[in-house]
Amino acid sequence: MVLDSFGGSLKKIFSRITGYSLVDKEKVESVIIELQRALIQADVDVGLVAELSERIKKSVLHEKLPPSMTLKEVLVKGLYDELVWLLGEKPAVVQLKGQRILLIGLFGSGKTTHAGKIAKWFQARGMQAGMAACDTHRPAARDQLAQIGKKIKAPVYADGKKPLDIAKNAMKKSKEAVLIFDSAGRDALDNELAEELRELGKAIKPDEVWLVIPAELGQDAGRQASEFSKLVGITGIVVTKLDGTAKGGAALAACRAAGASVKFIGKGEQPGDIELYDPKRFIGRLIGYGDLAGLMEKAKEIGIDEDAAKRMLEGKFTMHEFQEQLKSMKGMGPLNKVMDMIPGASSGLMKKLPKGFMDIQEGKMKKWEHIIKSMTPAEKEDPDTINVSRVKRIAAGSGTSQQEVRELLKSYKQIKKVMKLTKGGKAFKRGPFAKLAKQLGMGM
Ligand SMILES: Nc1nc2c(ncn2[C@@H]2O[C@H](COP(=O)(O)OP(=O)(O)O)[C@@H](O)[C@H]2O)c(=O)[nH]1
Ligand SMILES: [Mg+2]
Repeated sequence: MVLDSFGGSLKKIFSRITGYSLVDKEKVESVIIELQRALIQADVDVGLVAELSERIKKSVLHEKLPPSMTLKEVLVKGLYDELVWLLGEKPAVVQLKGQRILLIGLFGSGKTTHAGKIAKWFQARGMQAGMAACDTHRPAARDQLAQIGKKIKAPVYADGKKPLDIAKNAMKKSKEAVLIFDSAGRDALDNELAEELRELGKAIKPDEVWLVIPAELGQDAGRQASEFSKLVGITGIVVTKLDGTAKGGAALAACRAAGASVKFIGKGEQPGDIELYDPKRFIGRLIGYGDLAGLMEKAKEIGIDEDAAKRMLEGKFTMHEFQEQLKSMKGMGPLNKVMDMIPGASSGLMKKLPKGFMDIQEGKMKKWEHIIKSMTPAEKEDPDTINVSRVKRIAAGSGTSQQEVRELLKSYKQIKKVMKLTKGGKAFKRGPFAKLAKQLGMGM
């Protein structure tokens, strides 16, 4: 992620604090000044930075120290809490059956791409999603959506000449639990666009109208959110392209300051590159202790038991963990996301994974699961003990070929190597944020 300038200076601030043997009022003030500088450099609105500083001062200096906490700990926690405050709240995205979501925004903001990502997000939660191609402005827009639909296996409705007709036809035909409407953009929010979107809104009566904003706008995202909000009404925001800018924090803060709730963040061009917005996770990643809370949550969501998640963070990776990963990939395809959250799992390491591993076919995954089931408990714990004759037996027992068993073992080994290199658990346990994480209930 290109959040380095913002993330980098935050990290520095946090590790400086950890290095202090004693924190006094003066140190708190100098930390706040440093933080202000970092935020303004990252394009966060000056007014917001001032407000944030006041809040930190208040919570750190003006309140009585809780028993058993030092000023240093209070400062770290205060900074963290207020940074999370700056970025708003985690949204509740309703998984309502029969809901309609209208995506609006300027040219190139990522509407069409994110229609697909959001559809996939719902699919992963057991809800079928369809998409309506209501952008008739750009000749290629419908094709673009049709291609995305093919990729994620979601129906795309495009019958009709005008956006209104297409929307109406889509509503008639769609039987999916969620129907997402892609709309046309413009270079700016002019009267023509506002009118088109209002009409579209009247016909669709959407449950949600989400404004799609690219993160590189930085603090200007707030202005755009207010503008759209006034003219057409929105219920939330999707901030896109967080992978390409250091201004993401500023954009998120600005949306929140404009009173708009960020629902999703997008960080890549692939259908899986989307996340429900979670400021805690965002800040956690920025300051660099990886995303334990997120990993734990994901673990629960996909039914990995917490033990397995913890073992993984500690760098343990037996066939059991591998099996959990395969299970999770089936539903949500998140192995790369899970890796994303492990401290130190850099993209360089990811490149060492077997080619195409992140998008293994469903069919192959099923086979792999069968193969693992055919192993003995001891073999699962230590797959290195599997010899040629066992490969034969396992292949026979699982109805696969020896070639497939060997391929699975090879993939497992490569991943294990990567896991070892990341040393996730160790970095975290000794890291400067171990204490903080403990206080936040993320400790282990
Ligand atoms: N890196 C990156 N590129 C994105 C993201 N979202 C969209 N894009 C790219 O931005 C361009 C415009 O996206 P598109 O969905 O067509 O925007 P629209 O005009 O609002 O429909 C395309 O090339 C997308 O691949 C993202 O989150 N990250
Ligand atoms: Mg488009």
